Amino acid sequence: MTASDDKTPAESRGFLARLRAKVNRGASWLGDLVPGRRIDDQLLEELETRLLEADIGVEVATAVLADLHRAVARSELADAAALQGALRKALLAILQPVERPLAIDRSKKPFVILVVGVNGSGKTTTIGKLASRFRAEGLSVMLAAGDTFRAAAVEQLAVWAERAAVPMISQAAGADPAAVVFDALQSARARGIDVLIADTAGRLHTQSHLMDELSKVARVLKRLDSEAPHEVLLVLDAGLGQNALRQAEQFHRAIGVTGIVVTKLDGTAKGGIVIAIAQRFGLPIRYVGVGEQPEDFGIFDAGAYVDGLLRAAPGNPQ
Ligand SMILES: Nc1nc2c(ncn2[C@@H]2O[C@H](COP(=O)(O)OP(=O)(O)O)[C@@H](O)[C@H]2O)c(=O)[nH]1
Ligand SMILES: [Mg+2]
Repeated sequence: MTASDDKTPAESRGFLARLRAKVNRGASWLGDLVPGRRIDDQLLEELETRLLEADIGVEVATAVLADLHRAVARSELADAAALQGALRKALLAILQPVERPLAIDRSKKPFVILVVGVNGSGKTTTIGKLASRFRAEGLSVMLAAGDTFRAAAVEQLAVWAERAAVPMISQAAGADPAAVVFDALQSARARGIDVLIADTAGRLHTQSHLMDELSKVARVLKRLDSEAPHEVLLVLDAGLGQNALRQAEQFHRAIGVTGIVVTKLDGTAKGGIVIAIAQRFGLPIRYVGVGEQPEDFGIFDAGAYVDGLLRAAPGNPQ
């Protein structure tokens, strides 16, 4: 059984194809570098440059290249296909340990997911997609409009709530997000809801303000349920490249991230950032986004992702 076989929804096969097709754009194409070439130091150097351009990170690129150099020295890599295979294997070794889908523990009622990340990373969109997904799996869902900093944020979440036909708890703009989320948890409990997903602000007056606010939200939840939030989902925009690592570090230090969503893997040449994130933090990568449509969002699959990364650019023979 392959990793993707146990993701039963029919859409997931479609999503894997989309993931393969959309990961990695622009100058960092890896697939078109190797075919037909002699494997020598120059080729390996070019490969390293491409990996770095894809924002895979210096640490990973150096380690992967050292592996490949050793294999070449042992004459194990006779041709381009063997080199591609070795590269694929090295990348999968980093990614497979973080390919850990989110499992909703049905004994937690509700299972509370706190969604965090900077403005524009794709939090609200992710929440909307998750709400529909969980509903399709037969779970009841409630949303909490914890981004009270911007008036438009509540409206945006309301649109997603309506689309997924799930209730949403909100207060007026400027309200204390901890109070909104506390109310929502009480209400979700009273209504026997399975999953509560809380949106949060991505920017306040200062970064430390934001981190304080998020820790307060988590603290207040614990007053009702000492294990809540059961998942702290950090949403990262792949297009940020290495900056995504800094964000992950800050959020992880402030509130303890338990899972990662990487959005916007479409339209970026920095798709390798997923590997840098995996290597640096070892945190589960739960979902990835490759576009704005609902079908452009799905469970992270290391194999499909690496296929996408290593695939030749359109028009280049593989
Ligand atoms: N191309 C692309 N756009 C995305 C993806 N995910 C979210 N977006 C867009 O990014 C923008 C910001 O998303 P939003 O959910 O409002 O971010 P938030 O500020 O973190 O809540 C919106 O226009 C989304 O449609 C993705 O995977 N690919
Ligand atoms: Mg938002």
